[in-house]
Amino acid sequence: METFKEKVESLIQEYEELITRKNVPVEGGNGIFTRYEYPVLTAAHTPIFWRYDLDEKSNPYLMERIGMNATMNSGAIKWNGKYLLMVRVEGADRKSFFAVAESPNGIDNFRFWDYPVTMPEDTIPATNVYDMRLTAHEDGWIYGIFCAERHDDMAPLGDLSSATATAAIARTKDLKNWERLPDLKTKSQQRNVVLHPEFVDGKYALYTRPQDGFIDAGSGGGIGWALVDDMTHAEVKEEKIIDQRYYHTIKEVKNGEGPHPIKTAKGWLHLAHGVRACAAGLRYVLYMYMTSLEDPTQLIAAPAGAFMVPQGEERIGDVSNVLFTNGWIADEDGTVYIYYASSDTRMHVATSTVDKLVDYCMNTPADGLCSSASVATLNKLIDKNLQIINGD
Ligand code: M1P
Repeated sequence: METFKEKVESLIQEYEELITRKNVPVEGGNGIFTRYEYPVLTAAHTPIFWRYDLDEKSNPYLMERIGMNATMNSGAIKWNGKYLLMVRVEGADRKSFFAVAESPNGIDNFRFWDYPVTMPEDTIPATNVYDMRLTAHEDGWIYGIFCAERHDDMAPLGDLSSATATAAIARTKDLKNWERLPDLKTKSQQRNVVLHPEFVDGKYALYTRPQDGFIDAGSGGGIGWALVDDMTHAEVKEEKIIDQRYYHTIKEVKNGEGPHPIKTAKGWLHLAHGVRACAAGLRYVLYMYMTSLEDPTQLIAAPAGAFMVPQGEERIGDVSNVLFTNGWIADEDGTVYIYYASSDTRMHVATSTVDKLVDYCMNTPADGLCSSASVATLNKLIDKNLQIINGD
C-alpha cells in the first residue's frame, strides 16, 4: 500500500506533468489566428499546496481541503520578460480571487506564484471580485480595474441573488503589493471597465459599460468612453458610447471591452466580447474593432460578426457557450497572445500578429445589418474571385 509520502509524491508528479506539458498549435484555421490544443490553465493547474493539507496528522486521507472550481477571465501583461496572467480563480465556495500565473513563452508552462493576490478592500467590502484588466499606464503605475460585486441591499427581503456591480480600482508597481483606490463613481452600475494606456487631453481615459442592472446592459447602449481627472478619486461625469450595440448582431444584448487596446500605426486595435440571446441562453463571442489614433473615440474599422466563437470543448462548462477575454500581450516581434476563457471554466491562448489583426479589422466587410446587404457584400467577393479563377 502507498504511504502518505508516496501519495503526495505521485500527486506532485502528476501535477508537474500537467503544468509542464508542451502546448501544440492546432493546424488549419482561418488564417487570422492560431488556436492551441490544450487550455493554458484549468482548476487542476492551481498548486497542490493550495488545495491539499499536506500534513498526514491533519489530513490522513490526503483529501482536497480547499477545492478550486475554475481558472478564467484573466488580465495579461509581459513583465520582466515573462508572460503573466492575472487569473480569476474561482474556489469551490464560488468566491473569485486573483492570482498570478507566469509562463516563459506565453503558450505553456504557466505556473502560479505561491500566494494569490491579497487585495485590500474599499470602504465597503466586496463579496466577490473578478475580471481584472491590467494597464501599464504612461503615468508609471500598473492599474488593475476589476468588478466588485456586492449584495443589493435594496432587494426585497429573501432575495439573495440581486447584486450590484462596480468598477474597482487598484494600482501596483510589482504586481504583488496593491494600493486599493476608491471604486469608480458612476451614475449606473458598471462591469468591463478598462483603462486606456495613455493620457488623452491630459486625462485618464476609461472604456466603460454602463448597465441598467447587475446583468442587464439595457439602455446602456454599448462600450462607453469617459475622461477622468484623477485615478485616486475617479468619477465618470460624461460618458460617450463609442461602440454601439445593434439589433440582430453578435452584440445585440451586451458588449464589453476586453483588454486595453493595442496601439498600431493604423489605429487602436480593440478586442471585446459580444452577447446575443437565443433559445439555448446567452451566447458570448469575441469581436474586434479599431479606433483612430488622433481621436480614440472614433470608430475606424468594425469587421462584421465574431472574431472567435466557442468551439468543441470550449462550448461546455459552468456557463456554457461563452468565450470571454480580458487579456492579451503584443510582443516586440509583433506576435499577439490572445488569452481567452471558455464557458467560465478554463483559460486558452490563441496567437496572431498585429499586422494580421489590423488587416482583419480593416479588410473584413462591415455588417450591413440586414440579409440583403450581406448577400450584396458576398456577391462582390464572388464576382472578383470568379474573374480571378476564370482569368478574365
Ligand atoms: O458568464 C459570462 C460572463 O458574464 C459577465 O459578463 P457581462 O458583464 O458582459 O455579462 C461577467 O460576469 C463575466 O465574468 C462572465 O464571464
